[in-house]
Amino acid sequence: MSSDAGADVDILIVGAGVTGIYQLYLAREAGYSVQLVEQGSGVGGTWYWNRYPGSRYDSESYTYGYFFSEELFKEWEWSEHFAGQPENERYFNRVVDKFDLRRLIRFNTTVTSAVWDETSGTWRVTAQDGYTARARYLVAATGVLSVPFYPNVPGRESFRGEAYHTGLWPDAEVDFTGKRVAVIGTGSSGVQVIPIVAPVASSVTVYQRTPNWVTPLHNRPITPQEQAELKADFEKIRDTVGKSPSGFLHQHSDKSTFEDSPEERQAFYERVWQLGGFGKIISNYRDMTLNPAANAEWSRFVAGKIRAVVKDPATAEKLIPKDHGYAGKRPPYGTGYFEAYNRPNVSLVDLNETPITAVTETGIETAAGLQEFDIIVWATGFDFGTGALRRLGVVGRDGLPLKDYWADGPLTYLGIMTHGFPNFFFPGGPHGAAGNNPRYNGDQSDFVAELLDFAREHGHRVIEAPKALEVEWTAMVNDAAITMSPFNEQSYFFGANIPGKAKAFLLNSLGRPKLLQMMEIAVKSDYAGFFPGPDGAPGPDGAEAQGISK
Ligand code: NA7
Repeated sequence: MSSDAGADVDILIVGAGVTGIYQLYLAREAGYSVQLVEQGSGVGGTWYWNRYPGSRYDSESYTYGYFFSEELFKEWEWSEHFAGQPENERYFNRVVDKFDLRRLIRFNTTVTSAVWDETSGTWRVTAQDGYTARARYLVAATGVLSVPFYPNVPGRESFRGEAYHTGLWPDAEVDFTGKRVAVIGTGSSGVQVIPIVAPVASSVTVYQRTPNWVTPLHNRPITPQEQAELKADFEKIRDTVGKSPSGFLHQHSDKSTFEDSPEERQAFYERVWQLGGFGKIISNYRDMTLNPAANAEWSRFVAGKIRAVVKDPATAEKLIPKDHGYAGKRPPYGTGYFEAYNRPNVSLVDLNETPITAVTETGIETAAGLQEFDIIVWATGFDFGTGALRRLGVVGRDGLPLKDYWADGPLTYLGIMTHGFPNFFFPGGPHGAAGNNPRYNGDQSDFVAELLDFAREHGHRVIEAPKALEVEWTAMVNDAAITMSPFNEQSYFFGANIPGKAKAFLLNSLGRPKLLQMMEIAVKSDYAGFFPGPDGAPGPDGAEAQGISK
């Protein structure tokens, strides 16, 4: 495959992150002509763009990587249980080279439009640099956390020092030594960057709007013995994460909070506290995220841990969330985060007391006055879920832009397809995942690959999610988001971080078992309703054929 303009392929994939690379591998293995276009100049997606100091997995490294190749799993040795960005980026580079995928990737290609052509049954794709492609199938593996968000603060562009967004971090090293640094935002990225910068900067001022429930990541090197065990346990690990509702290795607990006495509970919490990363949610009492009293109990425990670390009581109180319980927002996992506030050169600005009024040429102005900086780090997050898809310029049947179809929030079938946009798939997109992302996204990529194979085998050239199934899945996701999930409506899970964005749930609130069950139903029904007639008329009602909406 050349990377010249004018590609004509079976499948065009957008995005060389964890999902796109896997979809590319599957497509090439299945014998399709395929090209992947990527906005960056390298592979890795999240692990290409988010190269800020401290950036690392908070899924265990060996559960985040791929399982399609035992050889790859066994030859790649992660150095830490939660590997850092440079290593993660190296891993994805190794994968594309090992499986000879790089020559199928065109870098520095920013897709600006993708228009469905009804007559030829293909997508016409255009990129910023003039590249064009025609593809029967379009797979947008553009990720859910890939469009960085800058708050609209007056004067942001006028700052004369250095300014960086964590999600657009430069390749060249940023030297914080002896610098006056501002960090705006205390989500996962801010929490990772602050303790790394604090020991070298002359000062770090953290601008916090909402505190988060940060708990220890408990990262550590993988010992040679653990390395040998990981290799020996390949099948067991693959099968465990393959079956896990969350896609992790952590064991789910079958106990409820108030079954235990207060003493037993305290001892249980202490054990859970010692678990790595998401173990604190998954292996916690099974009602921790669902029963408000249970959630408050665990949140109180975590608040106690924060108070025990942060020496200044007033600062500690500001760092303890009051507006949401544990897991109401995506909890960050940190290393030395609260400890950083005990350093004399780290200070906390509570934006609820003193909001930012402007960025000036020299610093940040709040209601309390101007503070001057050499470097501003914007750790202010992303246009989650739909941000990238809405910017791709996707136009479906009858000239309908995807951003208009989704004006009130995404409408999806299994977080993979949307009605009126034939031959278009977005594994790893909104409504798709809520756990260890690569495992959910891998399920979705497998589903797409099998669906394409089925269509090829049976001579179908057009695939479209039945409207009824899209309505069904979207309603189920939205209902469960309100009734069954702990998520706070002020979180990015609902798009609340982006001014003017429609409030709609953007994760998969139903979990992985439901996703897999629905996929299986579709497969067993031979994808009833997915193949419109020759005149473009919709196929039989998929919901009815699959007996789902009952
Ligand atoms: P997050 O988790 O969305 O965090 C963004 C942070 O930026 C959060 O503390 C926000 O406060 C803050 N923010 C956003 N807008 C503003 C304004 N206008 N003023 C001040 N502060 C603001 O993004 P991350 O990059 O940290 O993490 C993203 C994902 O990466 C994470 O979920 C993991 O999957 C890895 P808020 O809470 O909105 O008040």
